[in-house]
This record gives sequence, structure tokens and C-alpha cells, in this order.
Amino acid sequence: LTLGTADYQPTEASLSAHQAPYWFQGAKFGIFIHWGVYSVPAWSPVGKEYAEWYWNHMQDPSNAVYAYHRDTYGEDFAYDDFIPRFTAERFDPRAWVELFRDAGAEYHVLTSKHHEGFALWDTQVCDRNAVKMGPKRDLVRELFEASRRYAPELHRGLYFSMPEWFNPDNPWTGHAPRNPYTLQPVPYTGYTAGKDYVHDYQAAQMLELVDGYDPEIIWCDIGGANDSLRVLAEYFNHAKNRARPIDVTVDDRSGIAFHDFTTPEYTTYANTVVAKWEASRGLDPFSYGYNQATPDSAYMTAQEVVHSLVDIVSKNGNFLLDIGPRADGTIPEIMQTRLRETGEWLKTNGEAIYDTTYWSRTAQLGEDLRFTVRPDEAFYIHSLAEPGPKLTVEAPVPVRPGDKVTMLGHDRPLSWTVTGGALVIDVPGAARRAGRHAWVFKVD
Ligand code: FUL
Repeated sequence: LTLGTADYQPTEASLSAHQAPYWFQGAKFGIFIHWGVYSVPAWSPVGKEYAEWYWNHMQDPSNAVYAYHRDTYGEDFAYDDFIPRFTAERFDPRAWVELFRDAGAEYHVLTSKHHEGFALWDTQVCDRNAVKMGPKRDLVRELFEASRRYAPELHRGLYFSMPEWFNPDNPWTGHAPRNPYTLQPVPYTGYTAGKDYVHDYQAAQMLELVDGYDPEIIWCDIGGANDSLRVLAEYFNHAKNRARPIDVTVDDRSGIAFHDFTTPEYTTYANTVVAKWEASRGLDPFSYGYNQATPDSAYMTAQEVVHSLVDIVSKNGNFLLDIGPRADGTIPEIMQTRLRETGEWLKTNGEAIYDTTYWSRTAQLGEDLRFTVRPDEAFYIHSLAEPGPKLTVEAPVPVRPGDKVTMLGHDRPLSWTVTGGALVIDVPGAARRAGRHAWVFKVD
């Protein structure tokens, strides 16, 4: 029987047979990592702009970064002068992946190259990379090796920006890099001009990643000019034709119509969306890259993280929560704390998150209740607010006489009734106090 073994062809029709794999459907929670040269200045107006856009922002006199850069580094300090300060000298990939695992994440996605064009792996395409400059290390390889070795249960993905701001062969911005104050041209670092951007940089680099690093996710960004039909067909074929096949997936930003999942950014969907999706945002109020101006008090609290996760999962999404390491490779304390606190909650409540599916109803009963299901096993009611002595669930949840109702983290079964069509659960004080952030009731 050869069913399903045919190779993908570089056409929309052929790629459309691909879908988000089973592991991705069930994983629910991933860690996004934005790390690059922008992690050196690590600055943007707090809560308003992405710090990883620093190079773009400093070009614009109306952006606060323009004045900030001049005042902090001087007019003659070019963006690429930050490259030697991107040292990664305290990068401990083992500590990173152990942190992700402790956070309860099931996958991680690192920016292999953001819009600044600085590749974190040993690309052969140009010298603008972390092996030739800055850290002088293959950061992608080190992270993936540590992940396979110390946290093999995690899945590994890579973000990849399709265009670059100031590539001599890809004038996305319409001009070469220049000193924003004098408007004099600034030399390109690590490029030789005269190539075909899509073929010689973008597609070549994506294939290097696919063939050399075996990412299970390629998280493309921005779209635009591309050769994605060919590259993705090769990605899928490479993954399935290996001696030990892997199940891979791709988002909706590769520049073609085909995708496995959609990617709302700093927002989520209002209701269940049956086609797979993944929402991302930073722990920062509005930045993926590290913003040193953001006070700890402005970061998401553990409760906000848990509420986002529950809300997203109840609507069939995954939550890709972003952190921004510093240029030296350390992860700011506040981010570590938030990740560990999330992991604590998941230790008790993870069975209501991982490998669940959405309830076919989108009912949320006001703001506070969400639902997830383990088909044929259990039904979960998540209360985002601390329940009172009785929790009333007006949605027609599938509870039947003889069913057992418990609260995760509390060992005694709870008594319940169905009154006037509503499920009413008695929640003793001990159960209320045992919960935190979100109280999860299990019906089975
Ligand atoms: C956006 C980018 O421009 C942001 O910097 C960030 O990488 C986000 C995930 O995607 O399109």
C-alpha cells in the first residue's frame, strides 16, 4: 500500500494536502525567542513599539528611537556597530531549554534571522551571521543540540523573516542603510551585492535550515517575494522521507496562500476557530525583543499568562509566548519567574490543557468560564475568577447522573446538582484556596 507516500509538488494544490501535525494540535504552549543584534540596544517606547524594530525605528525622525540613539550612542554609531556587542557570552542553551520545560512548554521557536538580516546560524550564503561575527557561535545549532539532549520531549521550531530591511539585493525599504542624522550611506556588513534575493538568500537559507537543523516548525514572517512553493515542498518531503520521519508545520506568513495555521499577533480570536491557529505575544506589554526600558511591573503577570493560555486553548489555538534574552544570552529574571510560575500552574492543571480539544460550543458564560475536552475521557470547566462557595455553569455541559466532579489540585470529589438546567458545583473553601490563577473542574 503506497497511500500517502507520494512526494509534495511545488503547487498550492499539492501543499494543501498538508496540515498541522498531531503533536502541534496537542502541544498548546510554546516559547518564542526573539534574539539578535537588536538585543544590544534593546530599547523602544514601552508598550508602544517592538524593540526588535530598532534599526527601522532609528531611521525615522518622528520615532523616539531616533533621538534615543543619538543621545545614547552618538550620531556616528551605526546599527551594525552593535554587532560586536552581541556576544552571547553567557548563553547557556541547556539552562534555556530546561527553563522552557519547567514552564510547561512543549515547543520553542527561535528567531533564526529577523528583519535585520543577521543569521544566528552558520549560513553559507553570506557573512552576516553569528559564526562569522558577534558571538562567533552557531546559536541555532547549540540551542537545538541542548534541546535534543536535555529536553528531548520538546519540539523545535525556527522563525525566519522572509525579507530583510537592508540587504543590497532586497531593497525592502527602498534605500540602502544610511546614517539617519546625516543621511550619508552606511556600508553593508557581511553582504556582497549582486545576487538574486529570493533565490540566493531567502530560499537558500530556508533550505539550509530545513536540511541542516531539522526544525519541526518553520515560522515564516512577513511574506512578500518568495519561492515558498518549492521550499516548502522540499521541507515536507525531506521531513517525511528521512529514515526517521518528523512531522513538520508552517505558518501563514511564507508569502503563499497555503498554510497549516494562522498567527494572530498581540491579539486572539473572539471565538473558536476550527482551522488550527496559534496566537503569539511577548511577556512584554508590546515587544518581542528585550526592551530594557520596560519595568518589571509592566510584564504580564502569571495570572494573565494562564488566562491567555486557557482562553486561547479553549478556542482551538496554541499560545506562543515570547521572551527576549539579553545580548549576553541571559534571560531577564522577570521572564524566568513568569515562565516558572506558569509551569507551576500547568503541573497541576496541564491535563485540562495539553492534548485537549475545544468544546464545540463557544459559550463562555460572561467573561469567566472556558471549556476544554478530552474526548471520551473528561470535560473541563476553567473558572478564570476565584469561585464562590457554589460555581454555577449555565452552559449545557455534558454532565450525567453518576459523573464525578473534581477540582484539579484538590483531592476530594465535589458534590453537584443540575438545577434548572444549570450545573451547580459546591466549592468548599479548601478547594478554592487550593487553586490559583484559574480553577479547573473536571467532569468524568
Ligand atoms: C512581526 C514582526 O515584525 C515582529 O517583529 C515579530 O517578529 C512578530 C512575531 O512578527 O511581523
